Amino acid sequence: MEQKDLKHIVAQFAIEGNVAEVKPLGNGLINTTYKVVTEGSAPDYVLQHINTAIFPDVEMLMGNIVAVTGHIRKKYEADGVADIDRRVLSFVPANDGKYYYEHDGKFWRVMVFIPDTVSQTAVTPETSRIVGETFGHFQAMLADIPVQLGETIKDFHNMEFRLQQLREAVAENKAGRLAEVQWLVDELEKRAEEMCKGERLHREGVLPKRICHCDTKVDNILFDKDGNVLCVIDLDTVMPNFIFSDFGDFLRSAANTGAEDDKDLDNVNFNMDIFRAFAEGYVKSAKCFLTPVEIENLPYAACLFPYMQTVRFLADYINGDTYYKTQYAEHNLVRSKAQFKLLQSAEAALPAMKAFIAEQLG
Ligand code: GN1
Ligand code: MG
Repeated sequence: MEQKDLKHIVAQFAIEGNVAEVKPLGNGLINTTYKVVTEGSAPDYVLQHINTAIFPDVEMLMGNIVAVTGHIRKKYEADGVADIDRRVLSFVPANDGKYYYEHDGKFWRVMVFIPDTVSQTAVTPETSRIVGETFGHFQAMLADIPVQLGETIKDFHNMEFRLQQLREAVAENKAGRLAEVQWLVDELEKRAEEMCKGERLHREGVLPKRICHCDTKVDNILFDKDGNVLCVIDLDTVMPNFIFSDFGDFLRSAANTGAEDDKDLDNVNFNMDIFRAFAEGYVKSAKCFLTPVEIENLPYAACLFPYMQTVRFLADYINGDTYYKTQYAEHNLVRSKAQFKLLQSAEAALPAMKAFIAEQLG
């Protein structure tokens, strides 16, 4: 987009200072991001185009984000935390008071740029412990948020819904691929009841939904130059879910010794060193609000996400690859098998996981 247009959009927001330049920032896969450089001592800003193909309800999306960042800010103010502007994102309203601006059918938002930060991407026991502690703390701060947030992606981690999608795919067998994967469908069906435990416990009133981040990974944390955690970013998927979402989905990617789509299943195993480091950090900061049912089911969460991802990849394979981008014809099948191997390895580690969690509480 041209400078002139970008500057026109920025001008619709209540920012301080004069804009010198708007230039591309980062390499996010979902939203398009720019840095707004201002003259003099005014802060710089981040301008983002929101991807409405993935997040269609911008009003809900920004309502969630403003509620979450506002709640965290209030807590920090009450606790006298230093440098609050570096510890929580601040979104800037448009001149009409809304936290987004629509221009030619596209939706934009602006937040304050936090200078002198560092990102990390390496998954090690050390960074995994930090991720556990940071996201446990993030959930803890939001455990008493007084407003009801919306689901920015409906039924995103609803296991019953994901199984229903698989069953529909099986019933339709659109791409004629069912026969070769029937064995895997059977393996998944064998576990279906156990894996829908979360939804069941919720209906029974013993498992709450809480505000989760739902994209728990080390690159969604900003660090300062000395390696201290500053804040959690990428808040689009923040929504009510079982706390299992943040716990299980991190481990699904981080505690896999192989690749998500590894063709060599011998590479794929559940890494207990990563589990232990992450779980230790998470339980330390989250045990102040977690219920016994939630804590007891953390090892279940570590199995749930490889299971859910197997279900999703396999349903897409059976449907003829309509959701996930694929690089070759069998890609979704290869992914399904790799996630299933990870599930089996996590299942084998269940006793060790349970023992470790019990130790953390002792
Ligand atoms: C999708 O594209 P990516 O990696 O951000 C998917 C996640 C899956 C993941 C599996 C909106 O995320 O739920 O776990 O692929 N996101 C959506 O690789 O469906
Ligand atoms: Mg991703």
